[in-house]
Amino acid sequence: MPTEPVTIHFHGMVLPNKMDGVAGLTQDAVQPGDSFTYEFLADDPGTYWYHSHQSSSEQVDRGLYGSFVIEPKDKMYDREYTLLLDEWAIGDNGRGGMMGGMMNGMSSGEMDTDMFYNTYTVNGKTGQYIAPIEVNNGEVVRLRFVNAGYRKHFLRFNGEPYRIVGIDGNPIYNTKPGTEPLEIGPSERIDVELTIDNTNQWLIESVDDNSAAENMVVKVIPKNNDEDNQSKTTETKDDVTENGTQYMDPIFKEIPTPDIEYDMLLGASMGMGNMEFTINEEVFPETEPFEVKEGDIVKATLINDSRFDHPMHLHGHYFQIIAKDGQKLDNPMVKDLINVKPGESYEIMFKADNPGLWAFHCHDLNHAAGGMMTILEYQGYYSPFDIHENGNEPE
Ligand SMILES: [Cu+2]
Repeated sequence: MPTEPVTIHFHGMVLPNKMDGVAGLTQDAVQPGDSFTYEFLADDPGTYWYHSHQSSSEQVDRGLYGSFVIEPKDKMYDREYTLLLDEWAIGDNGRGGMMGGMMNGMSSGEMDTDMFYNTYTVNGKTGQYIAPIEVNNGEVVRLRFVNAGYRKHFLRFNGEPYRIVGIDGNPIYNTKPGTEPLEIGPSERIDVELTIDNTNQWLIESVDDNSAAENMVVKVIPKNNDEDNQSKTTETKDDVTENGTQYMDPIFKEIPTPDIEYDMLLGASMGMGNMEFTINEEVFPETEPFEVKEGDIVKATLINDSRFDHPMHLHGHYFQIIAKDGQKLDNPMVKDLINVKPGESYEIMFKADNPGLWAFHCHDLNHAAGGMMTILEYQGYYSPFDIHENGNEPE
């Protein structure tokens, strides 16, 4: 018999507020034996994932999540695989081994998770148990990576060139093939495309600076299938820009004047026996909400004043990254999450066009549970639900 209440949040999907699945904000947590039906239009192709948003730091940590892929009408690839990355605290030395973690993680922005987690997985399996990627030589393969964990991961493709074709559920055009390790932040989704022209088996493997990383390894097994060794995709069908710049469809072609601006100073400090993770020096639910009215153009400046990475996720909206460390970006990036590393700052902008109460929080969910969460609140929107009542614990 289940004993814990749950919800489902469809991460990255822009849904009506009532379908967002945040306990105490958009619904009451669903008690054991009760039910709640999520209903929405799946009309925006891309790679997403879903997870509980009730006691989420613990429930997601223990695996209450899955991938959620909306297929395009016309596929531009021969084969696809979805790969969920995660890390786990297993056995006596999980959530322990403090010193090793401290030493390793000191410069990585992840000294906390470095000492908690000792097992890396892909689709819930580790090392030799991870299912291989089987392809025919010559095929174009789309790999949909979802980072369901609280640490960033770096994957090396054995020196094979890959192209990034999707970020956070949005297409990205005209990216040049690269061979550098691919960085995937917590909760990010990155779609890459590979053209297989190597008949030898090779490995996609983690190059994280962590001893558990050697078990995050996926075999790529090309087969020479005579009947079907010619790709259906003969050329890159992505739109290619004339001037050769990669781009995502922007929210704002020209950067508008914001109607309202907020600063989010992301901090960490030692609280009463626990680490506190703060926004403008407050912990949730004491954090100041973002108050907006429908139609506002909102600008937020996220500043990381701590020694930890903070992958900040906004529900119900995509935002455009305008600037990093005070420097304007030439190519707009449109995302639902930005991993703000120690000392970094980002300016983001979005349109307040989806009324409701929306969580805006760190997706290292241990940090969210430690206070790093606030609410984007539309003027005049009423919610009958209460956080930290009726068993509602969104963090
Ligand atoms: Cu954080």
